[in-house]
Amino acid sequence: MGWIEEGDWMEYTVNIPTGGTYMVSFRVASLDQKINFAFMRGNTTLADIRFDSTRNFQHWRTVSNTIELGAGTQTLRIQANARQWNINWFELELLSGEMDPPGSAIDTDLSVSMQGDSGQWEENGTGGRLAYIVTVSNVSSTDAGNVELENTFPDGVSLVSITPSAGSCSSDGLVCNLGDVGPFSHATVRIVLSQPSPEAKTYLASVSTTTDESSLNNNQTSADFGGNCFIATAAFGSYSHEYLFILRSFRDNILMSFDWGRQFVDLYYSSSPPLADWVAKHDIAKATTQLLLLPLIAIAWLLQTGWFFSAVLAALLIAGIVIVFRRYTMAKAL
Ligand SMILES: [Ca+2]
Repeated sequence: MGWIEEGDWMEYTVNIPTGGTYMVSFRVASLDQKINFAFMRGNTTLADIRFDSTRNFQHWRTVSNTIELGAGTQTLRIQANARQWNINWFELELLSGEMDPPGSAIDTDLSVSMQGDSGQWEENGTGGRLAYIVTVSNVSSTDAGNVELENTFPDGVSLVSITPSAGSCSSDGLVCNLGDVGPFSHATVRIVLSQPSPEAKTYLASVSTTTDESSLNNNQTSADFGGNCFIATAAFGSYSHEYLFILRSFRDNILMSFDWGRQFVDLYYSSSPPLADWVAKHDIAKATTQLLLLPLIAIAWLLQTGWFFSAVLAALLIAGIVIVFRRYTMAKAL
């Protein structure tokens, strides 16, 4: 806009989404006159701009001022108080607002997960030594400040070691301060515990940050760790036997995903230790248990390997049962 004379004005209707402090900047030029105008809302002068000439009508300079604006639609006015100057553009930049505009993407989002680490469960006497990793992930593009992880251990377990990838943990391992977690990055905490009894127990972790979060539904997690196939361990003599690995992963990946499976596992852990003791002391019982377990191990392996093999095996088993049953009924009939 050129050829501006003293007393000229321009009005702009603008919608201000957020009330607060704004930096207003004007791109102006003049040949040899001082530049002077008021930036107004209604009769209120928000800024009184005075600027030296820029020595050329096309030699642009930017002049800025800080103003306060309320939210909402309003008319802003540039009122010329001097002649012979040009304006190219003006802009408003929010410096600090009263509130965030709706739908802004400034919230962060943490999520937490937990998984057994290598050597997840090592038997020692009546219980075991347990290792697992808690992973805190920032799944947003915004920094999460002062991230705190809270651990809950079941009764009776004792902490062996706790190792955060950043920050520090309390001596009892219940709270870890992980510092800031940047956008799309994560922090981990490795926890080693001594569990006094072998049955699976439930471990919990929850995470928080001083930054606002878009979702709190993913801030807690739990997992069951521990557990032992007592009878199988007794029969095969070693917890680390390859077959027992198959049975354990069958328990964790298949049985534990069904209600009846969890009930079976509970029943098994509450009733099998005395039987396991007896098996361990008798060689014939050991050999017999091994033989009895082999089909179960085979089924567990096949179930985890693929449904095709499982279907074939199930068909063979049913056929076998039918044949045995027929022979039995035929023998009875004779
Ligand atoms: Ca979250």
